[in-house]
Amino acid sequence: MPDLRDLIDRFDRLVASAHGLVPDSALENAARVGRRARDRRGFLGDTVVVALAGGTGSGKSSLINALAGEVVAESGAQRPTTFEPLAWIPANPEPGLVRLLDSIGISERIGQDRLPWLAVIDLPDTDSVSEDNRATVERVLPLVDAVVWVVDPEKYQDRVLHERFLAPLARHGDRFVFVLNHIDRIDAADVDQMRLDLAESLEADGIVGRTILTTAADPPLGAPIGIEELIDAMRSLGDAKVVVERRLIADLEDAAIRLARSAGVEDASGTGFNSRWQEVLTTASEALASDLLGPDTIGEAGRVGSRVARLSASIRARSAPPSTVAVSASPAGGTRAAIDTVDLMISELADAIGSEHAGPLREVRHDVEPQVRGAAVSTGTAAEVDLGEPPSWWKTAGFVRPVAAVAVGSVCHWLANVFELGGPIPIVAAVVAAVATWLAVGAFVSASGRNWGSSAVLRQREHLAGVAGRELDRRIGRPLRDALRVRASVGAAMTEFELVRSALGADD
Ligand SMILES: Nc1nc2c(ncn2[C@@H]2O[C@H](COP(=O)(O)OP(=O)(O)OP(=O)(O)O)[C@@H](O)[C@H]2O)c(=O)[nH]1
Ligand SMILES: [Mg+2]
Repeated sequence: MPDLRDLIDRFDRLVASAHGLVPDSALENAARVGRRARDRRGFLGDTVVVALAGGTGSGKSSLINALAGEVVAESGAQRPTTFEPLAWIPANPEPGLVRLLDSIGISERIGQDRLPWLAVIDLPDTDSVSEDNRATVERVLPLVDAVVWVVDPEKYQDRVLHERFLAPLARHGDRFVFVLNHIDRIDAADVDQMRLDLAESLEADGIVGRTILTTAADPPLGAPIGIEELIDAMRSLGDAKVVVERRLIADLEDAAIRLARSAGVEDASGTGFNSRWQEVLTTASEALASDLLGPDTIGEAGRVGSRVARLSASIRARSAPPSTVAVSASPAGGTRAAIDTVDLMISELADAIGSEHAGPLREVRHDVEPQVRGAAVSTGTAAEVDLGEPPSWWKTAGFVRPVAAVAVGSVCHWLANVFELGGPIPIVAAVVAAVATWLAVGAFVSASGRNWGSSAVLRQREHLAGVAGRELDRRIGRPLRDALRVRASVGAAMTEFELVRSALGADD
């Protein structure tokens, strides 16, 4: 089942595929939507996942203990207490949650049934000057639903916290929750002022309008304070996350459609170029080949073939019959037809992808006429077509012909006598039958010769069409494919995006 992360991956691929095809500003706008989605996607499951961050001793571990209602995380006066981050997670965690903890390297996991929709990650403190700790927060941020910043009355204005953490991470501010802990140690009257002060400092950091809760996670006397409010705040994060995810999907979809449009891809259907080009190539190369061989060559070859056959069958023949036919190449309408066919196809293609994207196609189109003529020249043709060896049975037919005529005539004469036809009938029947047989064999040989001659030219035409087709493909097909290739990859990337989008199924 794909998730938002897959959709963002597809989106990034779409952006990459449009490189060079859309203005840089359009590309940058789309890339920004992708980056924002990546930054804000949060945890991609049903569990609400929050990370606790804050200075050492602010009470992060104590907050987990208060949520758990028992001591599950080590808390103490010794600073820092927590060295290895731990996670307090549902006893039956979603696979995605386990993968998340694996990926950020949190091996200490405590299962809980108390709040089965909630997972809390206790991060290392933010006091250590080490850049690593900020890197950890930054790495975890896009993967969790919220970061709960835990501060105490002494250090809520701490410079390190504001300058090194909050201000640089302000763009993630809408997923921050603030907890002012240890409030049992200050006068109730000061709590509100402290919240105001904190809100003001946050505003200076660029973080506005965030929830600031007040708690006492581990007061020396009595029960923890403000924990129910904290739980409520986290529960509403869960509701908000569905809304956020839908909004991100809608943003990505809008940006994908805008980008594809500006790349000239209305939808993922593509242009069907390959099959259309194959048709055009066949028509154009056949038209060229028939021009190259001349319009009359087939007829002439038939006549020559018929003569060769008759000569071969003639027992009086002394000289070898001719076996070639002259090519009467006089380029007629074929080359023009080839040029028009290719030109029409390119203009249809240009219409299909929209005139503002058809620049590269127009360049190829300008060149069509010289390229088609060039293909004709490169294909070339000989001055004559070799008809090949005449079939040997024609000679046999030459001997068989008189024998057959005499035999058929004799049979007819005999039959006339058998039926007692009197007078000149037997002799007339014999002569008529003999002459008819003679003519029939001659006509048969002649027709077969005509067929032999024209087939040789047709074979030659097929060969020329093949050569012309390769030439046309090299001279026109290749630049066309180059002009369309980038666009086709945007189409493919858009299809992939749309597939994942519809699998996610969250319609707004
Ligand atoms: N009075 C009071 N003490 C608290 C409160 N919360 C925590 N403490 C105490 O403060 C000390 C530090 O608390 P921890 O929960 O260990 O703090 P932490 O943020 O986990 O500290 P590190 O693990 O070092 O980052 C402990 O001795 C807690 O008992 C509180 O709300 N009120
Ligand atoms: Mg701790």
